[in-house]
Amino acid sequence: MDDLSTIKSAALDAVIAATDLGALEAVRVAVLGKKGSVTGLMKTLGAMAPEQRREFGAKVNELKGEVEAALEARKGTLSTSALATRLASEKVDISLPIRPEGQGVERGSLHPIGQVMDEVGAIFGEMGFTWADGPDIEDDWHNFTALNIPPNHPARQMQDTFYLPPRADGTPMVLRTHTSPVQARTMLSKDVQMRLADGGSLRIIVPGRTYRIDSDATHAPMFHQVEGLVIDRTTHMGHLKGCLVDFCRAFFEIDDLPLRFRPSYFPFTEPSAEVDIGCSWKDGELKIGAGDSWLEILGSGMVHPNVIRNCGLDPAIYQGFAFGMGIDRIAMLKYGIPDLRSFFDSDLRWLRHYGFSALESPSLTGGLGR
Ligand code: 2NL
Repeated sequence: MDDLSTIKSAALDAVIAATDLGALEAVRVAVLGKKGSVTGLMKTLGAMAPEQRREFGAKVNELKGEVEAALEARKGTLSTSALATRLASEKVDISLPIRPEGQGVERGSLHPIGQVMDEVGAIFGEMGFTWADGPDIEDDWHNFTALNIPPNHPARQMQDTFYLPPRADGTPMVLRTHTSPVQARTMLSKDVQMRLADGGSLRIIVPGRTYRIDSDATHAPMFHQVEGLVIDRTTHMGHLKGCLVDFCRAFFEIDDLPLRFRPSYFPFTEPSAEVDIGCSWKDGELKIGAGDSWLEILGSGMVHPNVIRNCGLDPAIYQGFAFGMGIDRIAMLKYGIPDLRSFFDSDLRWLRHYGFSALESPSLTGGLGR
C-alpha cells in the first residue's frame, strides 16, 4: 500500500518536472515501460491470492490511468509551448527583397511551349472548355481505329509512327501520333456518357506531346499539339467557325484578324476545314494581321459519325466539332521564334530570351478581349 502511494507521487512529480517532450518520454518509459515502476507493480499481481489480486489490481489500474492522464496533459502543455518557442525563434521576414540576380541566384523562366499551352487553356477555358489529358503510349485502337483511320491508311505506316513492343495480349502499341486518343477515351468514359444522356455537353481541349518519325528543319520527332472537341445534340459548323474565329483573334491579340476556312480532308471529320489567318510579308519578315497572304494554322471539322459510333455514342443523336493545331508552330508565329529545333536545345541564353515570367500567368491576365 505504502509502495503504491510512493510510486504514485514519484511518478506524478516526475511528470510535472519534465520540461520538454524528450524528458517526458523518459518519464513514461520509467513508469509505464517494460521495466517501469507501475509495470513492476503489475508483475507482483501473479503471486497474490485471488481476493488480494482483485483489490490490488484495481488500485494499480487506477494508478496507471492517473499517470497516463497526467502524461497526456503534460504532453499537451509542452507541445504548445514547444510550438510557441519555434514560432518565436523561426521568424521569416516576408518583406525582405529577393537577392539580386547574378549573386548565385538565377531566376528561372517558363518555356514558350508551356506558356502557349497556358494561354490556349485560358482562352478556351473562358469558352467553357476543360483541360483533359491521357497517356503518351497508346494502343493502336485508340490512336487509329477509333478515329476512323483504316488499317492501310498511310498515317499508320511504320515510317511515320513509332511502334513499340506489343502488349502481352498482342495489342500493337504506339507513341500517340496526335492527342485525339484522349478525346476518344473521354467520350468512352462512363461519366461523359451519362452527362450526355442527361442532355449535357462535352467541351474539352487536350494539349500534349505527340510523336512522329519525321525530323527536319520544320519537324521534330516529338512535338506538341492541342486538340479540341465539342459534343452535344445541336452543335454545328457555325459554332465551329465562331469558336475558332474568337480563339485566333484572342490568341494573336488582333481584333480584326481575318480568317479563311478552306475545305479539306481528315479521316476523323466530315466535312473538314483548314483555317488560315491573314498575314503579309515585308523584307522577308512575317506580319500577322490583315494583308495579302494567308498562313495555315489549324485543322478542323464536324466529328465523323463513325468516330462518334466508335466512341460509344449514337451518331443519330450526338454531333459536334473538333480541331487540332501545332503548339510549337503557333508559339513560333506569335513570339517570332525562327527555328523549331531551338525549342528543344535547352540553351539557357535562348530560354532567358524567349522565356516567360511565372508571375504573368495567362490564366490571371488572359481574356477574350471583350
Ligand atoms: C491538324 C488537324 C485535327 C481533329 C484534329 C479530332 C479528334 C476527334 C474526332 C475528330 Cl476525337 N477530330 N481531331 C479534327 C480535325 C483536325 O487536327 O492540323 N492538327 C495539327
